Amino acid sequence: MKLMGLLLAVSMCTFGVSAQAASTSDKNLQINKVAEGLGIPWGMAILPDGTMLVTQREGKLSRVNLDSGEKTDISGVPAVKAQGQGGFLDVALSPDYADSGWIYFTYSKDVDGQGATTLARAKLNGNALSDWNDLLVTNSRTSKGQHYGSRIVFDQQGHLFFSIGDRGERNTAQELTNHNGTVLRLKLDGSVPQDNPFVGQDNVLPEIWSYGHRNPQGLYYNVTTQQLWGIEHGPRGGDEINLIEAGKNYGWPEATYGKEYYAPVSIGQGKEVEGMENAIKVYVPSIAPSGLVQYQGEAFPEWQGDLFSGALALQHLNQVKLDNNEAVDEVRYLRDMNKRIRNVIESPEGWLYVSTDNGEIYRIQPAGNE
Ligand SMILES: [Ca+2]
Repeated sequence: MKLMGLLLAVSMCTFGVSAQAASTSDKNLQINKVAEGLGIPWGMAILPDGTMLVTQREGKLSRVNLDSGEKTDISGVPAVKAQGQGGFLDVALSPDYADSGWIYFTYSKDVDGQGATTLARAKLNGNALSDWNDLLVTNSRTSKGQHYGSRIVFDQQGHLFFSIGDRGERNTAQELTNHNGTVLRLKLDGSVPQDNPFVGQDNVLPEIWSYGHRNPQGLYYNVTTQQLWGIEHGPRGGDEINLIEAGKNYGWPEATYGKEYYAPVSIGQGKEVEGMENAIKVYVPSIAPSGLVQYQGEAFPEWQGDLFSGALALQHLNQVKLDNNEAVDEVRYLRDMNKRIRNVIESPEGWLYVSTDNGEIYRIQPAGNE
């Protein structure tokens, strides 16, 4: 009873703070559930035929008919180490999918009993994967179950970016001899581009593009502005949106607004540290962000250029308005659903699809679209 009272007090306090921090307006949205029963739907990618590939963290891949909600299991999925936050993670179509047929995946691979964030690609024939090929098994393996990352995005110039968390070993995020806490830049075949920022330096992995990340579970590459955006889980009160540039250090665990979970104790050298990049936005309290898009579509013209991410802990769809790369406003949608939002993508029609940890996928269109 005492514990219940304490939990209630804590949750009400959290609600009060976040309610001040942002407004909510779902009234202009038409929100429809299109599918359910998808476990933890981590990654989503829409195929040219209009169906959606959905990874389920526990190790399944499904094709979802977005009109009927019908689900079809895809065979040929590798064994994944579904432990803690790990499992079958992101899915993304190659920019040259129509010609090459490559589909990219991230997952936690069992390496000697430990989990390693891994990038792979495969082809889809009917409802079966073929040509599965691990492009990079990162050396981030540990028996810890947290902070795998990992999103995949493309720059449309022959490169992909792929994020990896610190795997619960925070000091590794400042080391350049491992993949922990980094964003990597690779060619589409997994090889290292020779114009990567650390190529040719001793004791630095040449695939590293940026480092000092804690757990980046959202990435978005804007092909028009050629900007790479990331959103990552900080510790308590330290979630960040970053504009990710070549060779830069994003601070973790030396520079962070976050506090230790066991007590409100500061971490590292301070909130902002010389030589380390400041975040574009910090969330206090943490929302636990996952998935990221910068809206480009015509369905919601007023949203163009805005960042959208899912919020797991604070259970909403998060919108950040930018002006000249500064965060100037924030809106929180879908709060009444009371569900952990796992991912958000934009469809070719300019609609948003969000997935929840309840195994559901929702479509968001302008109100009155029916
Ligand atoms: Ca940072």
